[in-house]
Amino acid sequence: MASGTALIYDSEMTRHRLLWEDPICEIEVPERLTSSYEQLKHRGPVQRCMHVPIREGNEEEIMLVHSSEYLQIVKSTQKMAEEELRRVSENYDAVYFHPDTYHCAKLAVGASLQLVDSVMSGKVCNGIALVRPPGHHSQRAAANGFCIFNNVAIAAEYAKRKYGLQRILIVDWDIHHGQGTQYIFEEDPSVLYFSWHRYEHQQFWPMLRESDYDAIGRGKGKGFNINVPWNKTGMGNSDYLAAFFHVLLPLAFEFDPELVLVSAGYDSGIGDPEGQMTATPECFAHLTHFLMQLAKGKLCAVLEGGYHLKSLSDSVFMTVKSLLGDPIPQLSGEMVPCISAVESIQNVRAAHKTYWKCLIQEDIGLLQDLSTKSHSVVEPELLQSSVHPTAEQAVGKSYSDEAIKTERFLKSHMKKILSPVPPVKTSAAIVSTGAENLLPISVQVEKEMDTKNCKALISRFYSEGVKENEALIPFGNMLAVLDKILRKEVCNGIVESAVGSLCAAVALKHCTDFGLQRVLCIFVGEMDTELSVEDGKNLLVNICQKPSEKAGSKYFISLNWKEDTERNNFFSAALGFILPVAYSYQPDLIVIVVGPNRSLGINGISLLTSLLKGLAESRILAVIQDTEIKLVQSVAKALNKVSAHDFGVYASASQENVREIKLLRHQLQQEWKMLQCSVADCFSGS
Ligand code: X5A
Ligand code: ZN
Repeated sequence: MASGTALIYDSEMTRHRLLWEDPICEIEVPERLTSSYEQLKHRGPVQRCMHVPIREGNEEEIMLVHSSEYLQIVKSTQKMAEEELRRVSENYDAVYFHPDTYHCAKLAVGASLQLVDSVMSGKVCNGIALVRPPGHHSQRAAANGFCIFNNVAIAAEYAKRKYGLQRILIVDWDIHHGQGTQYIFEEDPSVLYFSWHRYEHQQFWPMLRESDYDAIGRGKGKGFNINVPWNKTGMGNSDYLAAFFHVLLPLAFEFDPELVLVSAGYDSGIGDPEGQMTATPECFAHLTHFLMQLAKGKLCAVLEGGYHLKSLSDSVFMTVKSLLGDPIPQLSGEMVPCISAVESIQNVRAAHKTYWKCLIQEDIGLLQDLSTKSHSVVEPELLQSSVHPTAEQAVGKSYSDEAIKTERFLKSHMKKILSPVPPVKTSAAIVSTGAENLLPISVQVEKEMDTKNCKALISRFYSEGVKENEALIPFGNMLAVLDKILRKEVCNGIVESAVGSLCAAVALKHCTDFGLQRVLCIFVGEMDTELSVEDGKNLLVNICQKPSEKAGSKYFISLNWKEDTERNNFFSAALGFILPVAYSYQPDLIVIVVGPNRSLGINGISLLTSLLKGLAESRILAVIQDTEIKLVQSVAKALNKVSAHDFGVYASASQENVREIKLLRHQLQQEWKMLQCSVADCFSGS
């Protein structure tokens, strides 16, 4: 399978710039590209990416989406003088032309197509194209909102034609509605378009009725256009993740794309003058990580907006880090979606419920506007620091207090969240013979420990006495791997053990002794020994056929689950239940145990493992009692590989399973607030 990340950039695309005064367009500056690229150079990713040269998109490619009349108009601007350029610009909303605009716009198209070719040919697994001018507002016959040609839409059409793709997902996380992309694919069921955008009940640009949640596509394309309108500013990490957990991801996994294109605009990040939202840069690492689990990891991100230069470049950096497979920084702060976000999410789910199996089961009601509460805005810590220019500054405008605050916040924030990447990704202690030969080659295999080494290791942890040392000997392998994770010598690990529950109990105790505050334990199968969970320090989720009697508290959840043996029916539970609980808890480490009589198939377990890698900086210890080599191999791969494998054919959950999830969500949404996906949830049970 392909590996590696493509980075496509050329400073040629800085030639497009505004020649006259225009307060609306002045934020779309060439420095957006240079500062993003400089950041990638400075922080390292440039050296780790594969560099793909750009080219101009040709007329035929542009006409995959645009009319020839419009193409001729854009082409004609090459030779125009300023006066004339201004006149053409005025024909469109929020657009400027420069004599080099046509050249740059063709490069932006070509760069996007080069990226699609690199990924589809298997040269790389994923990649990002840093381009200007952006594309998602551009329509068949019109420039709009700084966009000349619709780079991502052309890339999608190109991928359909050249590679015969039948399902492409476009995720538009720019804070503006990509109405251009919506119009282009509205009637096309082969392209699933998702956009969230600042909307404020149609008061925010481009102020279109069709940006609301009820624009679901037309004709054959009904159900394949997803709009999440944000009706308040201040939306942040938890709101974005809630939209992913409860809207985008379930639908995307059901859709099962062959390629994911991201309209990667960063005006949805903190500090952006357009978006006025609060999502921090590492949020984009999480979003990217989730999308990498689709389409066997084939993901192409193409830059759209983003006007706060520091926020933009930090967020681009976080995206690339994720694409490269680095551990993902933990999100800080309480994870609670705001009521206005939940309301939007509920409405989108209701509008789409007849088109998607994962929604139809969940009788969701439409809602009219109820919310009044606005989101509290993150108060950036004030720290003395030098200040990075914003787009406003780059055009010589006065620099607002807010922007300076964000600047300072980001400077200290990035220092805080960036920890060194462990030198080894996965460590394995495998007992079953021959299994190590089937593991991904980059997994570091630990030698099975002899009794002497075991004792020596254990006495380092527990000096209480020889007696306990003896008892701990079966756990020597596990402790050796766990120790490496805790010391950050490795990122994650996998161990085989004949005594899964006991092993988990020792692991949890050891983590607490080590000083970890929150350890999440997902136990798949029957627990033969009781796991004593320390309230707050551990959260135990048991996925099993027979519910445990002890369960039912906030920190001990029993998910009664029946697997579908042929297909994977765990998608909606993993996305809509496990992830929200896990993100609400914000663990420092995750222990996944697979015990006897598991009710989850190999596909379900790998899916879970891959998704949970976004948490706890990917610090996961997998303990496997079942020595089925295929299972060990799949989990090792999920822990070790950057890109996802196949998680099996999508199956919707059974009525019984759906009922179980609903019940648990109802019981737990006050405690684990990321579970909330309807406004009634926010008020019930309290
Ligand atoms: C690509 C992009 C925004 C246009 C805003 C016009 N365009 N007010 O972010
Ligand atoms: Zn935008």
